[in-house]
Amino acid sequence: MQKYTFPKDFIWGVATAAYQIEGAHNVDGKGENIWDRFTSIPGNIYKNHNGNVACNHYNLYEKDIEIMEELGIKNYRLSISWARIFPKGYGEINQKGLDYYKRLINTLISKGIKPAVTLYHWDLPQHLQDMGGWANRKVIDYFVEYAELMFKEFGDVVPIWITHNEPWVVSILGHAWGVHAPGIKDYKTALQVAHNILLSHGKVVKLYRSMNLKGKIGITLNLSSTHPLTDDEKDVRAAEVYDGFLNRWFLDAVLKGTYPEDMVKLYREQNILPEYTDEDMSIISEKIDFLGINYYTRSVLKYDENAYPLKASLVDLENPKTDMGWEIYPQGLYELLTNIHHNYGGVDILITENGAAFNDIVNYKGKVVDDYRIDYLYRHLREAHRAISEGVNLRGYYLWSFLDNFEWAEGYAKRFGIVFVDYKTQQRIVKESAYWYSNVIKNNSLCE
Ligand code: GBH
Repeated sequence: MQKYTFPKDFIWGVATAAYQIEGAHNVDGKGENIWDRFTSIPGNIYKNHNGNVACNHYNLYEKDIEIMEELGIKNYRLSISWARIFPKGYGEINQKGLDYYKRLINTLISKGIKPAVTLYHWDLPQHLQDMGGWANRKVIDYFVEYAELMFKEFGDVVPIWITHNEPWVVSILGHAWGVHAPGIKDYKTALQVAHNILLSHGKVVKLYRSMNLKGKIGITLNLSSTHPLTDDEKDVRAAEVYDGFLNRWFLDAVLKGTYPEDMVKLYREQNILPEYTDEDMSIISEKIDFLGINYYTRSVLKYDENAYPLKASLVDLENPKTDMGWEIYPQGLYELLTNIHHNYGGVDILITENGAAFNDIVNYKGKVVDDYRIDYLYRHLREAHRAISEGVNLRGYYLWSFLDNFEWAEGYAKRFGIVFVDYKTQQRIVKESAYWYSNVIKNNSLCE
């Protein structure tokens, strides 16, 4: 039996995000955020689901942490709800919100579970959106104010900080395609939002350094390896442009302090290039300790004369997919990791999300036998292991997700958890994949 052992000290974890699991959307002084608002508008979300109750983790966190403990999970990526701390986004602090995260983080630590905390996983206080949201540079200062309080409160006990989760999703899905909050459809705004978010990231990294804290800080990007449909020159260029749009725009800014020239040219021609200065770029590229990567699938592109603004469109191949309709392509993880390693100076990497939604069912024995999820995870971890064995500085892996949860525009229809949630009773059922992952953690290795 072949055994694939990971480096000693490899971080094995699970991930969630506040809006997707907490519920308790209007208790203990929490302010409204853009997802509370967006989900309240009929037609935005599958079956008009919302995060009002979600997994009720706000009240059930102790029980959920017990499950982690039973499974031997030692690392947990969570996010903080900005509007619980600052109901208006800045100014007056909501003590009860702060107390909740104190209880949560202290409980984790008392059980030997290391928290990795994301400051922004998409839930902007609505009051800030009313001021223009991320398109308004003023919001950057409020994000720094919020981050400073979090570092003061939790900086000594939280070893890993993530400024932003997936700025591409926030900007493009939220501000160009309008399928996420705040539901805007304007590319120029979207690209300005992306820039302002990156700037806020750099400023918060700078702040973290100035506070002399002992932990590590980075940013999480959603990345995908891009492939042309054919080797026709036009398709090849389409894949390159999509790579620029999705990956290089963010990677180059954060790790090189420049935006990729081909994309600057294209965005300028389209009149959607954001406003930015050289000083902005030097702030954005403030040195990070690790790059967080969320990987789910690859992207296959073809040239498309009518596709605005890239003249490239995604192709849906008839290959095996998850319940999200995303192609299962484990090799893409290896491609990404090795490309980043070579193009960005061997940066330390954490996989901050990887996982799959499947249509799980509880069987007559009360079990969830999700062997298809085990297969997905196994194959992706094999590719991660392959990258490490070729020298990639991959330091850890957080599985998305610990619990089934509110899957944004898809509502509760898509289940990503290794723990099943019955939304009627709030009962948790540990899936077979969780027991499998528990063994991977225990052995620090994959077995064939
Ligand atoms: C992450 O987003 C989020 O961080 C997390 O909150 C979420 O629950 C989880 O993943 C699962 O969705 O639409 O054809 O272009 C993932 C975001 C995944 C965005 C893949 C774009 C490409 C497929 N993305 N995706 S397509």
